[in-house]
Amino acid sequence: MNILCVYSFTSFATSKQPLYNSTQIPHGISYIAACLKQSGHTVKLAVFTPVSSIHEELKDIINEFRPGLACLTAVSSQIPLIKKIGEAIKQIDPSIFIIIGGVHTTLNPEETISYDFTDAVCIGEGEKAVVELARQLELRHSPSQIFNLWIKNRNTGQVEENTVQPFIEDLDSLPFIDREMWDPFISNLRGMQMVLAGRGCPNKCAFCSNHVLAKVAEGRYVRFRSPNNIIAELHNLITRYGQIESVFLETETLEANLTYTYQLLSELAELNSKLSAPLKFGTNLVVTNKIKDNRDLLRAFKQANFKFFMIGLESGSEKIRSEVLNRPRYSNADFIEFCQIAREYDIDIYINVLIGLPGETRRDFEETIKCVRNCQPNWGISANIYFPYPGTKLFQLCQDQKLLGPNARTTISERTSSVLKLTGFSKWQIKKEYILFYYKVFKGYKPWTDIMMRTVYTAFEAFPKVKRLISIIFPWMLLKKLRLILHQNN
Ligand code: B12
Ligand code: SF4
Repeated sequence: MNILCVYSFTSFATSKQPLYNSTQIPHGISYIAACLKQSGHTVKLAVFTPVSSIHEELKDIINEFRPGLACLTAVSSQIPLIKKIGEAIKQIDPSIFIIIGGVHTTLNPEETISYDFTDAVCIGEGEKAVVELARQLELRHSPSQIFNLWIKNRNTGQVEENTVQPFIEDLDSLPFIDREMWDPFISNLRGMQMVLAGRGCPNKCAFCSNHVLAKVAEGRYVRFRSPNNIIAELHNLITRYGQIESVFLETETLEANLTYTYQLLSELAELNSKLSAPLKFGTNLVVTNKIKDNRDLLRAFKQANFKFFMIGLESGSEKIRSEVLNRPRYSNADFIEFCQIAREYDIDIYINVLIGLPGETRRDFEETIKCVRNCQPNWGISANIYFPYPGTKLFQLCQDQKLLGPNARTTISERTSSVLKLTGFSKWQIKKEYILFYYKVFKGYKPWTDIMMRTVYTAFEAFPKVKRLISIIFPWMLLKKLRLILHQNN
């Protein structure tokens, strides 16, 4: 059967090639596509941005490709665009069966099944479910009794709510993600690559969806692929793209299982010893007691040629971290020390922070600036204005404390405008801090041209409507260029 997979971008480099490199490939829909292909189906990918002519483009694709099934995916911010896409597909050809999956659907199945165009929604991991769905559709059955799926009866409107199977235990049993379908949409194919090393996180931060996703199914939530399986995918990447420089090993926190981490690092070091141009690696870490001054671990990372870590500080206020965010325990001193030690091992740091958290005041945020300034993260920084995701503990707290403003479900300014009414930190103060964060962290450390460019770019990001207007007036290439320069500077 012909199956159309659809992805949407709210923030993008150019409308023709919205991904600036392969690290933006979404794994979820790529695993879905790979499993469908493995089962003998023909899969096509369509990618849309807010400037796409959705109806016209879909009409051409549907007339030419004639899909029987459309697979849509969404995190919360993608829902408004995905709704337009789903509606357009049904208008063009009502016989196409539409299924939506992804984090937003998993956390809000009642909402997503209620969209007129939706025929089924997937809760949790969808690899097995989608293959079974395609099998039943190909046999012209009315789909029924498929684990993880809620299926709508078009005639009665009734929804069949099937149970959710345990999390996939052996990630090695899955095929590698389908990269081929993404190539036409990536600006810089030889840039950094991303490989998913594992799924799930053992921590329970109140702002993150992981504590909710962990409860969706039975079984082990935190899982890693075997080092051999990851290395086989790396070989596959080298065969496909030739010389690749760096690879980001995506998983929420690689140090969740230290025995595994050491084994993986030693095998990556061995792989690199056989390559004429060793691969540089990066990953996400959480600073905890297990790793804060663990020089053995850092040495092992260095031997495997790790060059960058992405770390969440989230807030420099220890009170906000423990009382609001439920972060793993680390003091600011631990955090700063870890960054310093990593630098001794020649590993660059990238720090993520949040602004405008419930209970946060300007003074709390000053502690965030101070802590990040003390770290001087040489790979870069990212500040996001806190956006409450429905289903999370912190969303519930915002709701209970009546902090949610009228635009709390408006995703156009997700993470670039505050949707909360905070007493100690106004929306405009939050926006100002968001724009000036780079300046405040790097003033006196980085060239003023770099600081100015970054600040101007962040100011665009802070006002998405203005950014969109400017992008229409000026060619997309300008924004793309600025984005690429800033990316290279990181
Ligand atoms: C890696 C990652 C990224 C990467 C890669 C993006 C990606 N989409 O994969 C990058 C850094 C680019 C990224 C960016 C963003 N991310 Co992110 N990211 C993650 C992370 C850590 C892992 C995602 C992943 O690869 N999981 C493994 C794959 C295999 O699982 P999956 O995507 O859920 O897909 C499975 C199921 O959902 C289902 N499924 C998915 N789609 C479909 C479709 C069909 C048809 C079916 C049947 C099933 C199905 O089956 C899949 C396979 O099992 C998650 C945390 C998490 N635990 O999910 C956050 C997370 C998904 N990100 C999040 C956010 C907010 C973002 C950003 C908006 C941040 C920003 N402002 O830039 C952007 C949005 C980008 C986008 N459009 O997706 C939130 C989403 C919250 C929410 N409620 O929507 C999460 C949950 C983290 C959090 N804060 O809680 N992200
Ligand atoms: S450590 Fe990171 S991925 Fe894990 S729960 Fe906290 S924010 Fe989410």
